[in-house]
Amino acid sequence: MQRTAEIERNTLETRITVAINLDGAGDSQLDTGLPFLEHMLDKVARHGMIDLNILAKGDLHIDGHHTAEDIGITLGQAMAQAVGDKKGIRRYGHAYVPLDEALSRVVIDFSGSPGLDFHVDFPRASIGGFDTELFFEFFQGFVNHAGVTLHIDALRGRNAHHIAETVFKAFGRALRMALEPDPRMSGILPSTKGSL
Ligand SMILES: [Mn+2]
Repeated sequence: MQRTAEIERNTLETRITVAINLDGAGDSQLDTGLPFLEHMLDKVARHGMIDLNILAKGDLHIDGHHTAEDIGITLGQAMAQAVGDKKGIRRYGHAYVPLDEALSRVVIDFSGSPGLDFHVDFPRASIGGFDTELFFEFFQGFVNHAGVTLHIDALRGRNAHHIAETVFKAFGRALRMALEPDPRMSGILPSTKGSL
């Protein structure tokens, strides 16, 4: 079964469409009005080997808050739909990714119960015009709607661009590990609870 989904979400603040293929080639088409966030989502697609198409029209004349958060929400909804009943996946994923002086760790669990533990201090308030405080809003929106437990730790780093890249690359790689079919778990739910 193709693990794909397409979600359209429209509010008075944003109009967002996300199309996703969990078994893709790591290609992305991104048009959000937030170039730095696009640069990060491109890393998620490639390092997650997920095809990602995102079209977002948001109230950027106010700021990037609603658009960044709602992209996270819509991507989370698409992820939850594409992953389906989670039978046969590895469920847990983790990755450490360095970039020069920066190093981050991301750990994810397709637990079904949303939870974000975010420990990333950015040395600057914005990168390329993108407010660094919005990374938390993006991940919170994603976590709440994908139904995952996500731990993100920037272990070290001086350059804000480097820190952000290590976080999103590690997120992509942790996703890939967790979503990977487990040959020994084919058709089996990776949980003793009976549902995830
Ligand atoms: Mn870069």
